[in-house]
Amino acid sequence: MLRYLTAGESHCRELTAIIEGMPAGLDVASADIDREFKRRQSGYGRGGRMKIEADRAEITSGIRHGKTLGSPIALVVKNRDWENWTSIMSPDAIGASAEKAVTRPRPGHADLTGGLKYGHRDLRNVLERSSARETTMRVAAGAIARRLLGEFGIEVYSWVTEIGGVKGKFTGAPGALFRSAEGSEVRCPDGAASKAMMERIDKAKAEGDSLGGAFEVVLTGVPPGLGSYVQWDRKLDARLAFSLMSIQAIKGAEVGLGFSVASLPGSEVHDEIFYSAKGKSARFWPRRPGFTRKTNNAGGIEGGMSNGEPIVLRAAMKPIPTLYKPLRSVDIETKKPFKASVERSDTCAVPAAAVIAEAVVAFEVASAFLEKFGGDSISETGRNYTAYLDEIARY
Ligand code: EPS
Repeated sequence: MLRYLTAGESHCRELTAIIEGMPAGLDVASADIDREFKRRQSGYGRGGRMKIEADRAEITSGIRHGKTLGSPIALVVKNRDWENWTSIMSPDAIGASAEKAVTRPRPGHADLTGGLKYGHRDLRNVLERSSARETTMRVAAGAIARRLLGEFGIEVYSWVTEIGGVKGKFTGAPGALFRSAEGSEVRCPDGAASKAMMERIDKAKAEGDSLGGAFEVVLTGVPPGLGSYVQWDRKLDARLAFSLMSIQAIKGAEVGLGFSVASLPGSEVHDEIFYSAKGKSARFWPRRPGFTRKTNNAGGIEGGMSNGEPIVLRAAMKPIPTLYKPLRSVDIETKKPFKASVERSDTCAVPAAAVIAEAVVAFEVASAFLEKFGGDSISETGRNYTAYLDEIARY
């Protein structure tokens, strides 16, 4: 079973991730991870912290001479900002400082509810872990999962579709859209919309406000049969929605047409099935059987299983809860109304959220892939996968 844990507060010494279950023999270089870190840290509208950090992965176990060993993979990212927080975030009581205590919870963040749940009077004890800083290590785990998927021709793409009400209009093949998105400061393939989105971000920043938005994640090359209909918690769409919803600030997730299915008749939703010997094209993945579709409203998942079409996911991100034009709140000590405290923050982090979503989705699909094809080594996983493709090609 492929699983991972992350640990670390936003301003502690370092962040940690441990990945368990990755087969041996997978090529992984820290550059594969650092590349994704850089993508996560970028995006128009990101805040001051991104100028402090230049996240780099320290691989402390599970990889030797550039290949996984099959043992747990531990990754560490040092927080450069730690030097400014050594007494405030000191693990030891001796020499610790109560400076920067937070008693005014920010609406929309974990502050108040986390204080109630864990009995914290200093809400910094909540916000340090609930911060989006934690997503650094989710991207690290996802970067390694992406390497596994890449070995089997599975690609992961994302692009921003909306920021603060400004929507992009674009169509095209996933790879082309991804390349356009990578050239945009807001990761939107529509150049004109990108410009309008940046202007919208500037306006929000000037007003001390923040913006959310929406993005798509698309995977190509996924074979049919990942996930299962036989048990509720094995349904791939449910697991992918879970992974998207687990990212800070995500308030909605959908697969394929998503909420649009509510207003459409079945005859306009379900993807008709055709057969042609020519259908055995290597479109998206090798040696596919002759069954083909002309539409993909299901977003590549039917009955809780990948169906061989591209997996298409969409998510909506709420505006960052820290506003420089703070909302009303109440001091948990004096119970007096206050303007919520301001923590350094981003005006918009939707481009970053799309990168984080690629990572968490890649991990979940890699986990489903290994559940089906197993293997203690990549070569064993590959033998199992090839045998399956040969089998379904004869179906
Ligand atoms: C972030 C790290 C945080 C925030 C931001 C994004 O760093 P710091 O708290 O030191 O500024 O900048 O997180 C939030 C806005 C939030 O509300 O969680 C990051 O690494 O993505």
